[in-house]
Amino acid sequence: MRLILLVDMDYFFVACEELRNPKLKGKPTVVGADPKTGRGRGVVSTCNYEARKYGIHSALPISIAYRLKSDAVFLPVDYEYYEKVSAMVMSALRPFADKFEQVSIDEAFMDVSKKAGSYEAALELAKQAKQKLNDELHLPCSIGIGPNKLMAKMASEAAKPNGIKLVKEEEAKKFLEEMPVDKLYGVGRKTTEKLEAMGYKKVGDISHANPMNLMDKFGTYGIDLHKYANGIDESEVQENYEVKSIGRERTFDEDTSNADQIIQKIKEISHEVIEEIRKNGFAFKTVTLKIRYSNFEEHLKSKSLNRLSNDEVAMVDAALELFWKYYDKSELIRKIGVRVSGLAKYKGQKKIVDYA
Ligand code: TTP
Ligand code: MG
Ligand code: MG
Repeated sequence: MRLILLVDMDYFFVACEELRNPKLKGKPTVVGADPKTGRGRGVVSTCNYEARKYGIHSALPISIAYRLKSDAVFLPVDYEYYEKVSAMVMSALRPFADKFEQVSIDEAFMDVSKKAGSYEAALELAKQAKQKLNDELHLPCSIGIGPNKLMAKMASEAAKPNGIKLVKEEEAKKFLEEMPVDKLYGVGRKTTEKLEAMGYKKVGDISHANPMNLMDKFGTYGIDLHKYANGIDESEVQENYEVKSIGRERTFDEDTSNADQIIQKIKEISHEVIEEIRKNGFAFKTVTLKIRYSNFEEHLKSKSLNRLSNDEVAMVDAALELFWKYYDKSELIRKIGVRVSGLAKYKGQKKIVDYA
């Protein structure tokens, strides 16, 4: 039997802001684009639960958030700071797990099958982990416990805010049954529309459906959908490694703005990085291009791929895309670097690691 935890921090960016400014606690607070007294463009990154009471939520246009609660506290995104807090969260959690997989800035799967051994012990472990985050970092989180990643994730949603929810294997199907289909993990707007057009409104409708009907409409993903609706997910928790990133950089003999020359260099560096990646058996998720101009000004630009990859073409494409976005032929470049991060071990597969 597998025992999987999913820890997801509550209202993470705002919780980080409250950490360095406790006066914010209890006040509706929004992190995101500048509202510019209602005329701002861009969206809400997140907000605390006080702000959610007014209907504000992630991805909402900031102008609408402002309309809903103009006297809320509006703060800009300080991603670098949140990443530092995130790193502390992850190091606090890692020792609780046999296998640990960070999946986003505020969320990680933990396989505790060996460390816990039973649902009761897994629950105890979740309480300890939660307590630790509270005592040491003063940050709230929610934890889902289940027999696989899917159920741990679904349980964590039900645990929010600041709770722990255990769903045992034998309870999984029932737990999912009455949920609207769009609540099933991984089901987006398009899939929801298709499912509803087929007459499937609740997750239970999918679990009782003939998998062949789903396959007709969705291909092999239809089979997965049927499994998920039944609470089945065989994917393993994939250990992320401590190595944070691998990169190389090169200084030009003479500062240059010649695009051909720069592209050639990007390709060379990427080739070295990919060799290093493959030697270590890693795959990467994010490509970062570093440009240092002749005045020593430095720019870092990143692009995340949809899936883990160890493909040289994917790396070069991403790096060149970033380059063309920021290339300005009136500016001389002194140094260029390519770095990949979001690393994971890849097992067996030849090229693309098939894990979205
Ligand atoms: P989430 O874990 O989805 O949300 P949350 O932590 O803010 O709130 P919850 O208590 O419901 O878990 O996302 C983590 C962080 O990622 C969030 O704090 C801000 C960022 N984020 C965005 O920038 N845009 C988005 O649309 C979402 C969903 C999150
Ligand atoms: Mg969260
Ligand atoms: Mg999250």
